[in-house]
Amino acid sequence: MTGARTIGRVLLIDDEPGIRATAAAILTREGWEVALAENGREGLATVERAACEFDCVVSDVHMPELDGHRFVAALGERVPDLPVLLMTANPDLDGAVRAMELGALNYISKPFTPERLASEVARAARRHGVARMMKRAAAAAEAPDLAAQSARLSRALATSWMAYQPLVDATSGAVRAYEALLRTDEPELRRPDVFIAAAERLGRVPELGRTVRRLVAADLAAAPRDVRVFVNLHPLELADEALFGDANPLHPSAARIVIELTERAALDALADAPRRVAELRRLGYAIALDDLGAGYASIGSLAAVAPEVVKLDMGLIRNLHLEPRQHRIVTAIATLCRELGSEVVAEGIETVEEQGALADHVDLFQGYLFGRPARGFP
Ligand code: G
Ligand code: MN
Repeated sequence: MTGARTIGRVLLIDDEPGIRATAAAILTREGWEVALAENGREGLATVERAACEFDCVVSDVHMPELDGHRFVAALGERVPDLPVLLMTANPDLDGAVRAMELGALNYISKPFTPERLASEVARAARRHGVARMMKRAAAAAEAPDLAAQSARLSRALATSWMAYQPLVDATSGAVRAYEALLRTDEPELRRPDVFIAAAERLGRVPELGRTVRRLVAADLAAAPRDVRVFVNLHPLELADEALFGDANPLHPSAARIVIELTERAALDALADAPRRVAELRRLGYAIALDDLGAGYASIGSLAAVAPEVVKLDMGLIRNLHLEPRQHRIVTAIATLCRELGSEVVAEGIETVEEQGALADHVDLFQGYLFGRPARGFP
């Protein structure tokens, strides 16, 4: 059982003691309970021995005994939906593609900043399968500090608000849309991934979704008329009748809303997910496939969902102007998506070099270069 004061459990694997110590200190400060291993073989043994589940594994690639890629393959056979974040000083594309085929994972390049590690781990831990989320929710129901956790989540929901980040036209630079991103003033749940993970653990994702829809609906009056608003939908919300019923305050504005879906897990776990996605379209919403390339939204979901919009994960975008092979792969994916009739968004653009490398290949840009998420419609 996760300790009362931790937000979850991370297994950290690296053969260098210095990296283990640094990364463990960062993650502990974030509130994670951290277990350590020196190589893949030891990591596997730790997972198998563990009395309770890990939320995420952070692993080095180059290690003696069992390297990161072979570790991912072996882990995938034992715990298929445990997310792995691979750390490497020289990311190798062949390895990345091979590892992606083996399971949901992400890369983080060394050296990393504390913020980058913290946010990648929170992201990875949040993106694991629906089955795991449900198991964790069941476990949380027996947690000794359940009342305190619930009260904190209630405060977070009561003080939540939406930040908006612009999506700009790749050619003209004009703002075409905003992505709505959930924020709260509750101090301990300020980090959005931690906030969402708390709702998952406490089985309150539908309530979180209803809060988001209420806030976005209220903000819409102040949004420029000709822009669309992208709203993230948690896969567990697909099972919430309130999303489809008349009480959904977004329905009257459905034509302006793009619902972002991620995680193939949603389609795997909910037998009637395709029917529910079709129902959203019938209500007038457009569908975006979020985070393509992060290992969570697969090429397979492109065929299954036929999204109006595809959002390329920022992990694919980062520094692609320096990596000819990565650039080739990303532009080929973007071209394929356009041929399939989807509008393509490049997410997480931070530099003019990344922008320049993609300008001819995508329709919309989103990222700090154009605007950070902020109150109102920046
Ligand atoms: O999972 P999803 O793609 O919806 O996540 C969007 C998140 O990415 C938001 O929390 C937002 O703050 C963050 N984000 C948006 N643009 C950038 C960027 O250019 N760089 C980085 N590092 N993060 C970004
Ligand atoms: Mn999104």
